[in-house]
Amino acid sequence: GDSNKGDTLRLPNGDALTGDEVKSPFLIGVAGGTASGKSTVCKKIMEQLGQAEMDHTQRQVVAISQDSFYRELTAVEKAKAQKGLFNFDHPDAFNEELMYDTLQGILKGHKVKIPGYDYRTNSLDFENMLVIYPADVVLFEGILVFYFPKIRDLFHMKLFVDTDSDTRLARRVPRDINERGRDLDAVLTQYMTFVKPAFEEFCSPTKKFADVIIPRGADNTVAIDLIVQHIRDFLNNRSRPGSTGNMALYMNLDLN
Ligand code: UZR
Ligand code: MG
Repeated sequence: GDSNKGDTLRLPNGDALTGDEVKSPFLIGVAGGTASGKSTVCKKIMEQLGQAEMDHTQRQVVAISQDSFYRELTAVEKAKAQKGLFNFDHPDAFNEELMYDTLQGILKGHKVKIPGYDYRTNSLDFENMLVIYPADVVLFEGILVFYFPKIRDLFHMKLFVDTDSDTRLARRVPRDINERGRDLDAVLTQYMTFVKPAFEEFCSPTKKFADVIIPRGADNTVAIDLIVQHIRDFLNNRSRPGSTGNMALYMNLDLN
């Protein structure tokens, strides 16, 4: 509707948006320890929303991984990483600015490009950039997506996948060996040296910022159904007659 022209559009963090017909997505952060099932939770949410009865709008749901925002390592750091001596679970391993700028771009309805990530070489893949088109729902998952306050404030909804540490370790070991090309000793050493302490210091404390904590992770179909229903309600409301289709504006009008 034209009636909303001239109103100030705002992102979840309060920043003003400019432009009349900005299509801003519903941005969901999904945090949790390593191998907690973050990707699977995202996949299930995407699948269930894909079947959603939704209006004309080019409905799209995309998931992005925080792995695309690891910093590029120096030669020395790469050599360390190959020996399992680099701490990928520390906030300093990430490129906070790029993460922030990319999410801002997404919230402003821009098409953005992000690098892929190769766990075998611990490097970003700028040859095969992933193109993220403007979507209705964007999921951003990673161990430390709630760690950086500036980034944390960008989410409309924050989920924490809370899976027992022993379950996570039991999943992590075969995954690292089979999918990420490591050997057992290196996996366990890295886990005890970096992964576990960093989880306790940096990831676990961010649980308190979550809107919804999902015990047992992806097995928790009730929690996932509830979350999906909430997202659907939000999207249906947004596409109702008279709405500009702008999530940020919608939030100002109806939720404050
Ligand atoms: P998830 N990771 C690597 O093992 N190698 C890399 O090059 C980059 C990241 C690991 C990282 C973290 N740590 O525990 C995990 N280590 O990826 C996070 N060691 O990924 O959330 O899918 O478990
Ligand atoms: Mg993952």
